[in-house]
Amino acid sequence: MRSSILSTAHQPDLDVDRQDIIVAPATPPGEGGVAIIRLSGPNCLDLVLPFFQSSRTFNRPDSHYFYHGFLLDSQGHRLDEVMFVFMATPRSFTAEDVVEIHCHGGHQTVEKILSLFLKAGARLAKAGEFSYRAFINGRIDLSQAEAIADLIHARSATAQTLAFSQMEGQLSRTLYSYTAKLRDSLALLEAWIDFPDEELPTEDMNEIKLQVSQSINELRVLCGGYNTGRSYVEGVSLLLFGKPNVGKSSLMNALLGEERSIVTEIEGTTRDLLEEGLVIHGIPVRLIDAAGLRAGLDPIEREGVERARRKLITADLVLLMIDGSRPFDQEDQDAADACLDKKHIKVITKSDLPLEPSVEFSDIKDAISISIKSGEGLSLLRQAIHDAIIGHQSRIDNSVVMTNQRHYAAASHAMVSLQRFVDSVSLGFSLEFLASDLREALVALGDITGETTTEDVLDSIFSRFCIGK
Ligand SMILES: Nc1nc2c(ncn2[C@@H]2O[C@H](COP(=O)(O)OP(=O)(O)O)[C@@H](O)[C@H]2O)c(=O)[nH]1
Ligand SMILES: [Mg+2]
Repeated sequence: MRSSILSTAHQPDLDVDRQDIIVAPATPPGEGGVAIIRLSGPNCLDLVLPFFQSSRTFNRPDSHYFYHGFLLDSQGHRLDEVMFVFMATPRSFTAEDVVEIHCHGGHQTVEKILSLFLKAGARLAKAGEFSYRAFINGRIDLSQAEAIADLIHARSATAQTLAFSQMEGQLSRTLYSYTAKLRDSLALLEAWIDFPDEELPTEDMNEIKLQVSQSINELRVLCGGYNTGRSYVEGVSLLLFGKPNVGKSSLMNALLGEERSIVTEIEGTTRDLLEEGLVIHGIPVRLIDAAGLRAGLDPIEREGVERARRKLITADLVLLMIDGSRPFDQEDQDAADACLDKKHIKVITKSDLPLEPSVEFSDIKDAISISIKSGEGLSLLRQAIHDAIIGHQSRIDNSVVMTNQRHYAAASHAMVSLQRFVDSVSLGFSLEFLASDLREALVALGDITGETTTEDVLDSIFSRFCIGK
């Protein structure tokens, strides 16, 4: 990063004074039509107004109206022509008073305006501090704050849709409806704990048990969508695997629509791992082209083959590629054997050439035939990749989808506690024990929305945000 005011910003130690006025560019660094500088904090309008010369006369700008004018430097000289908007608390991103200056894009203008406000008493915002304030001030919960980061980093249209619905609070509302019911059950239990001489009526206990079982089922459905959600948001890695010259690099280029990998008739052309991102049916995919599997003599190629084998272990999905125009041989068999325990799709390449009988009669079944020359089979292959990752029905349109590993871990924890509750009821455990299982489940669920999240976790979540978010 080039030297600038921003490079002095630290990672958040978010235990900061919320009376401070914070400032940061809300737009990315670099050249562009417009840059936005955002300030947040009590009375930040008073800090900015002396530097704003409006082209209209007013005493004070109205909230949520745009004003045209000039920004003046500390000597009163015009520094830039800007648009100015004030958003009064609580109707702003942070729920505090917020001012946004839309100035001309570009490093120098942004730096000058920033240093003007810093000298006037604002402090440079830490990474994620605007979102953190929105969270601390109760305007959004933690899962919504995390969704802002997901939205910004979304790598596919579906990931964007999922992040947006989470930011709008779809996951939060679902969780609140679960926790509200669990809280009612807990309150009932606790009421009876206060009267140790009396037994909780059986029908009340049955009612609570039913309620908890229902919550377990609801959480199971929610967690069941996690793998799908994660694939859409984080993406998957897809390894092209097979002996030399089966057409791995050709397929990589065809899927990418560009000549990324070198394609030749010479075996062992690809030696290093080549990785490229693309989107297949809404799923961000990291496509990996590797050296062809063979007993190479050359140490560089041997290392390439080693890397391909290591990738085979970590890749989410493998395309096992067999050349349909050449005899099926030991190297093909070795590649197929290496994929046995791995989620993979069998692909027979070069279908524009006559199919070699030994391939036809090998035990490579359910393969997809493709040809890079004619384009045959490529859309079928894309669909097969999607289905292998997501499964045949992906019901992500109307249901709440969990996409975040942290949320998944917390919901799973809650399910375990609730199951223990149900088991303990059957075993006739005391109400205190039962109540503590319910409490544990509520704490786990509260971790998702941020009600019970520790400072450390908050720090690590918000530090992944960029400055100005
Ligand atoms: N006829 C035909 N040749 C192909 C096809 N795909 C790749 N090839 C050729 O097969 C050779 C090896 O391809 P390459 O992609 O480098 O294979 P890799 O070693 O597995 O990466 C090249 O000469 C390609 O032009 C195809 O679908 N049909
Ligand atoms: Mg290659």
